[in-house]
Amino acid sequence: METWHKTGCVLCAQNCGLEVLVDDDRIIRVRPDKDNPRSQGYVCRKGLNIPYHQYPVDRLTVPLKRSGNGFQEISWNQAADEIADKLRNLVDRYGPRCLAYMGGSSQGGHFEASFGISLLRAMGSQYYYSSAGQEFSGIWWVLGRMLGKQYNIAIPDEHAAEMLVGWGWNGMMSHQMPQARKTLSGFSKDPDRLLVVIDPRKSETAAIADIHLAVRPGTDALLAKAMIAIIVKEGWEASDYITQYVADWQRISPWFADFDSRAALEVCRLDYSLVHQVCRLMTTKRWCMHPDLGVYMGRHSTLNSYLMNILGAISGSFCVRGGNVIPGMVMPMGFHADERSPKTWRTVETAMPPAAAGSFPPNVMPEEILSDRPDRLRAVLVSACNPLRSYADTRAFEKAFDRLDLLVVNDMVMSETARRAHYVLPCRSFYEAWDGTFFPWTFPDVFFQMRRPVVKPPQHCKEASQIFTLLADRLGLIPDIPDHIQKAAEGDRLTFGMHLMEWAGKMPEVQSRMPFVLAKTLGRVWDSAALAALWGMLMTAPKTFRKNAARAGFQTGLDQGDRIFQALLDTPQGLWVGKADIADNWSAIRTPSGKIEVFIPELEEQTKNLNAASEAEGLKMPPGFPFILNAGRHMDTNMNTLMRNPEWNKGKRACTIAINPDDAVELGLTDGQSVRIVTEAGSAVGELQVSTQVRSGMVLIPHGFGLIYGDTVYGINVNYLTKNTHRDPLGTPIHRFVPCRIESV
Ligand SMILES: Nc1nc2c(c(=O)[nH]1)N[C@H]1C(S)=C(S)[C@@H](COP(=O)(O)OP(=O)(O)OC[C@H]3O[C@@H](n4cnc5c(=O)[nH]c(N)nc54)[C@H](O)[C@@H]3O)O[C@H]1N2
Ligand SMILES: Nc1nc2c(c(=O)[nH]1)N[C@H]1C(S)=C(S)[C@@H](COP(=O)(O)OP(=O)(O)OC[C@H]3O[C@@H](n4cnc5c(=O)[nH]c(N)nc54)[C@H](O)[C@@H]3O)O[C@H]1N2
Ligand code: SF4
Ligand SMILES: [Mo]
Repeated sequence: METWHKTGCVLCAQNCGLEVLVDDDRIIRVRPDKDNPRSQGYVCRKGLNIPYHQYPVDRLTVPLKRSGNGFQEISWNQAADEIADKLRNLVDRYGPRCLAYMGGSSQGGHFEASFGISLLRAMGSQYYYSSAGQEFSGIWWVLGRMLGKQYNIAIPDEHAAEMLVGWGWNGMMSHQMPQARKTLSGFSKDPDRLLVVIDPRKSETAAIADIHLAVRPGTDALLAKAMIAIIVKEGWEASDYITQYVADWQRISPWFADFDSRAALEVCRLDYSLVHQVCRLMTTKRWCMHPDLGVYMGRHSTLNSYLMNILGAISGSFCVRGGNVIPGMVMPMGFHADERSPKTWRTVETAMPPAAAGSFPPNVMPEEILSDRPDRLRAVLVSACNPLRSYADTRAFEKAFDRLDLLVVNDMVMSETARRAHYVLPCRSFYEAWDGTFFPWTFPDVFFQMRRPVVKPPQHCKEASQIFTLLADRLGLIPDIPDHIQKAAEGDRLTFGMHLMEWAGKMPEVQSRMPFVLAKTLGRVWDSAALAALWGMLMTAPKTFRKNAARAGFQTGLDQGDRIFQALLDTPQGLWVGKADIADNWSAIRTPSGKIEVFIPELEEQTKNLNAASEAEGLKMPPGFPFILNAGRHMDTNMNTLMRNPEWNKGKRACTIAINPDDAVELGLTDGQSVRIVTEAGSAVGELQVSTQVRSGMVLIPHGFGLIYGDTVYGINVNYLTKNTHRDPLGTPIHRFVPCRIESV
């Protein structure tokens, strides 16, 4: 019988609401879900194509063990015993630093992270790596210093803003904001609101902007410094706001006092009067900023974030409606890992801190494995991510992973990474499992949706959370659970909770193993470790969450968490579980002064020394590589490495090497011909696309291609062209500034 089910898109961080038609346990149609309160019926082409994600040909259905050049099928028992045994031996012999967990950063489900991290911690290691570490290391570190916590992600409060500044963000293609296209077009069409886009090229978003600052690639830090200097010179800074909320402005303002903004903007190839106008708007309008990979993965990643945040602070746009606000969160996107604390580990070979709210940057992992130090990385548990296509320098990862003593991959498909693993463990897909994400994209309302299974998983597939629980069990990391607790798990949840708390109160070690205990009790009964973890999270939620929930109608009380849990079960399309209050935003700032701290000593020299002359020098391209590759174009036809079926792009020109028409003429190349692109890391051959969307001097290639599908490869894996060592000091890859050249073939 055909039935429509409410679910959500698992492809990007917006998780738009979807309804899927299921017939004979198979998803056969997809439509937008108007009842989802956050997306309200909004979707893009990718979401409507999720069956291509759900039904890939290389689906995993049983645990596999490497044998010679291939794999043999094994039982879960054998897999768990052997992996646990190897892990234990490695850690006993080399110490806990030999172990890393890489995962928890999927766009569709975050629940495995608490299990993966708990396992890692229980084994004594802090080496948690995730995709967040290759996007947000710089910005989250800066937020940690300026706003006190690395997870204080200051999101744009766009609906209350008069002006939205998209900086290095192509929201019309990448979304990264609920109902992005609708909101962006709204700004563009509304005569009373302004859309400003800072992007070197005429991206789909720049094309509809009221003001487009076509900044020269890699000069955002210089531009931000010039803007601050203009504001200082004109005396436009928000003095009252600064006095009340900003610490150390007097200390750093001299850095900008005699700065030659005109010379700087010449290097940025921007018109002084236009930038001057934007500075005036920033100091007179209610405005918010949406920075993204163009600056995070651009030259000076961390410095960009620093200077852009100073700009926000002195124009008074943090923690105010219409500015950049700290949203209410169901669960923060990580934890504060201050590298100045002796308790925080660094990596052994590269001395890298976990700046992305506790996550290390994947970029350094090859060096950490290929190191000669005795405590180098030897065992990696990869879960729901695909390093061999996603992270910079595929060749370095191949070499490094081949040297591991143990590589375990949890995935739903035989990914490029799984192909090199010692053990491959089959996961349920996000349409076969309970899961959800904690992306905090809205203000003041706080959204959450717990997606439920809409089709059955293949018999042997487990949740990644269940896999970590199984491993933890075999490793002897889970305390013995008394029979009366197990029995209680089958009855009323609140009674179970009372028994659990009573027991945990007597056994301190239970606290740190709580996700596993929940998975083995409630999770056993519900066949979902993730769902059990959700209940536990809601029952022990912090005060701010409970306060927000009360404003959304969930009265406080001992059973508040359970009532929210029940509401989530009853509301498959998701619901508003909280409502933040802007007045609380200042109490979320956890710096020593309680204010926004604009002085970051580690960045003082770099900020002071940044000027037109230093940048003119720094921007010189290395010999033989005159072009700048933007290694990661986002289009309607790619979605990280999630679509494992080229059919979904049939008839579309999906993976091309794109250049500007003037450059094509100069190089004597024509649209559609084959060209070779060469970088420091490698070379690739592909189809040339000539497009005015590309700025002269730039080359665009999407990321996420290079799919190994049967015996063929679909598109270019752009990470064969990127070097993992081409990175910011905090580890972010400089994917938006990769020196390259183009040759005809
Ligand atoms: N279709 C699609 N959507 C996606 C994804 C996908 O793979 N495909 N992936 C999702 C994920 S995980 C993420 S993190 C987001 C990323 O989303 P975005 O950050 O929006 O990604 P990009 O398309 O790289 O947009 C960055 C913009 O920065 C510009 N840029 C390049 N160099 C510079 C520079 O030096 N300075 C400035 N100011 N700008 C520069 C580029 O021209 C580009 O238009 O997208 C998400 N959405
Ligand atoms: N050169 C270059 N590289 C980039 C980027 C770029 O701009 N340029 N962008 C980067 C960015 S911003 C990001 S976020 C990363 C993303 O990179 P990754 O974190 O690797 O993410 P994905 O490609 O989305 O998915 C990884 C794996 O999750 C698996 N998976 C999907 N659904 C499920 C499921 O339900 N259960 C389990 N267990 N597994 C599942 C997929 O099969 C896939 O193998 O890529 C990065 N790579
Ligand atoms: S914007 Fe598109 S890809 Fe992202 S969640 Fe919505 S439908 Fe999915
Ligand atoms: Mo991302």
